[in-house]
Amino acid sequence: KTFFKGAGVAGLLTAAASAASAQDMTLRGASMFDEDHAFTKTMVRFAELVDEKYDGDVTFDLRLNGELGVEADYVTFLQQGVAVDYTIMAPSNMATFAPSIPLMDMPFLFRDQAHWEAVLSSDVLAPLEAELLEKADIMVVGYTGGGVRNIISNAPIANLEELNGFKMRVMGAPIQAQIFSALTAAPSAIAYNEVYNAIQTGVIAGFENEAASIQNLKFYEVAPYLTLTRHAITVRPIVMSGKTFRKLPEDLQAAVLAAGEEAGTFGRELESREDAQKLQEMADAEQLTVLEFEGREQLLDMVVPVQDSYAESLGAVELLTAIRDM
Ligand code: MAV
Repeated sequence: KTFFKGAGVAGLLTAAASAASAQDMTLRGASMFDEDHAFTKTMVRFAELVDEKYDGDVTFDLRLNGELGVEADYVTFLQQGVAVDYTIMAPSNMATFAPSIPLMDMPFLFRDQAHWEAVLSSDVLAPLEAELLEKADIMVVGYTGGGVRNIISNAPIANLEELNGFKMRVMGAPIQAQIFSALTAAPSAIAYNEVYNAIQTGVIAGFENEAASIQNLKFYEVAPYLTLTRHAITVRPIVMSGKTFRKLPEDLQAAVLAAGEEAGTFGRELESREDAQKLQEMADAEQLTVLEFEGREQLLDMVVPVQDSYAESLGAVELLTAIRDM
């Protein structure tokens, strides 16, 4: 597997390369995927919208296919203001810098798509954004996402008994491992670009992900069973390094903020619409066997205490209640 090259990073770092400066207004973006993925399309749309809204010259340099690494790398680049100026990122990949940010993508947070959309079109997540800016110097300029995350594995998992002891990869935020431990699985945090090989070599038996990414990176080749746990509807902030943003002229800053919001709406509609379609494509092509999970409601009861104590440890009980009550 060669889709994660990561080769471009060293050169960019030595090129004194926080991209934006007054003379050369180039904004560099990063995607782990090719041009067919909803994240890439959303970042392309973001660039078009900034261009439309801004009178001056600005160039976008979007690097695809994991050329600049994976999200866990991007977050460090954004925080330091080097190599990457903007991207789309799972909150759970930003946990090291802002421990409360993974609350917005913890499993079983949203009842359904209407709930998810209501939360994302409100300003209820503003306190988490403020913490991200303060602690990581990363700005949320919009929200995309909308894929449904399910379990994908090298052998069928159709009920709690089969989930018991399931060696699975989770994202780096501790809350992710806590939730899947509460479901009696055996989670470990593994870098996204190591997941394919880890399944292939039997280090893990599977992981959890959404259709767009499963299809784009061909994870079905090593994990051909997908179980509809529907444990998360993704929340994916479109983010920009604060260090980059502050260097932009004011009218470009305004264009970035407006474009981020609009690109988010575009991306949410796109990924939500394509999600079921992509799952069906993989099933039709016999790349995936899709299974229901017996007794999904039981899972909810098992994770709520974990969500509660996480929120409590962050002093975010009110916030979690506000999200649940929407
Ligand atoms: C999917 O590719 C995306 O949701 C991406 O944002 C995550 O980082 C990735 O999964 C992951 O599981 O790490």
